[in-house]
Amino acid sequence: MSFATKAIHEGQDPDPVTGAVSVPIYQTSTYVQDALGHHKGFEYARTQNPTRMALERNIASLEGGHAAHCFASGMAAIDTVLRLLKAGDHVIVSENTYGGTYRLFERVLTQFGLEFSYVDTTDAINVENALRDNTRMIFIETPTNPIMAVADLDGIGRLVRDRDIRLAVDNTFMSPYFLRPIEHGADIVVHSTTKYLNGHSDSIGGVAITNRPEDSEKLGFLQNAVGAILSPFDSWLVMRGIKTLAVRMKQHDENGRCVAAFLAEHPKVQKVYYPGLAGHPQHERAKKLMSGFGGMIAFETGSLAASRAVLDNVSLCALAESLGGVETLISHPATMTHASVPEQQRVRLGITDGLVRISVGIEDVEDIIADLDAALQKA
Ligand code: P1T
Repeated sequence: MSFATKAIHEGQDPDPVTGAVSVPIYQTSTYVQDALGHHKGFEYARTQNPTRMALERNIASLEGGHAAHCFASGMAAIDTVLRLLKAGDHVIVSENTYGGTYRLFERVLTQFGLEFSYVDTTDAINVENALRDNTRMIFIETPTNPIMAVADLDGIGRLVRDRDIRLAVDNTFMSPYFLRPIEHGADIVVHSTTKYLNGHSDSIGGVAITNRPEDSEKLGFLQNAVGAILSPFDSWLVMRGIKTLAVRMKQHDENGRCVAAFLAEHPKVQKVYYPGLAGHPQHERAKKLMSGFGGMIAFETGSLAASRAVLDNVSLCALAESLGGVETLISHPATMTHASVPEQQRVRLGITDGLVRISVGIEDVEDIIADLDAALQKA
């Protein structure tokens, strides 16, 4: 089966009782047992829920992994993946990640004895140079949020192949429609399902896809033991969203390319970060790794006053955190999504006060461009 067919059918068997084509929302906390020690494979809903399990089968198939486990948020998924490690282990991380990921690593997980190094993962040599005897995971975000740097996935995949190191990739920005990191050597893939997988800005969730059977088993254990599970209703929403993932991603990509081209020519815009532009430093790699570039764009206006003017004067684009929904969202990374990254580091990465990020939605692209153009005139 190819992608769009799997997105609609994988894990979506008709309900055995009624034949319902939409997997029911099993809104229950527990299951009656026939007799002591005799049950239908379902004991308690933190451990097993048929709605969540249908979604997990679906996503595992889309990413080409062994298993998937869904969590209450993207952060809960990432936190649970890091629990595969133990105190004293070292993790190499993309230097530009979502601010919440940086905050979890630096302000929470260091308290439990994990060590983190942040490097530019666009070149595998930087990862190789950061390796230590106790390195047990490489955690990559690609393209990075919000600078859109594309990691050297194949090079880093080769680096970990014969070592006792897991390669984990946050694939939130591309979705499995455009990029499947397991095909490039990743052992674990994570998503904030809040974004493209759900796609409608009406649910918070996360997922971790594992490719090593021993990791799948351990993550299933942790999902139950730690307990940050995705609810049945949210599981159903994400499942419904995924049915249109292929058509939505095609449109996000088409609109993204148009908006990036418009911004690149605009006199009020100093720089555009979009891997689909020929001038992007990893454009050639992006073309090889990904089957599209998606709808995430960042651009530099030059100052806080200019970015404020844009953000305050858009009317169709909604000023909001988050991304990946059908509606265009616009945000200010320095004060919103990346406020927890120290200023010096932010500026070094390019997350300046003048930087604006857009999650291009699937509205008619002329309307998005007209809105941005009108706001940029005020900058
Ligand atoms: O918000 P949550 O579902 O917990 O997901 C966290 C997360 C993880 N990984 C990436 C790449 C992300 O972008 C996010 C969340 N990001 C935003 C809310 C944002 O506006 O960038």
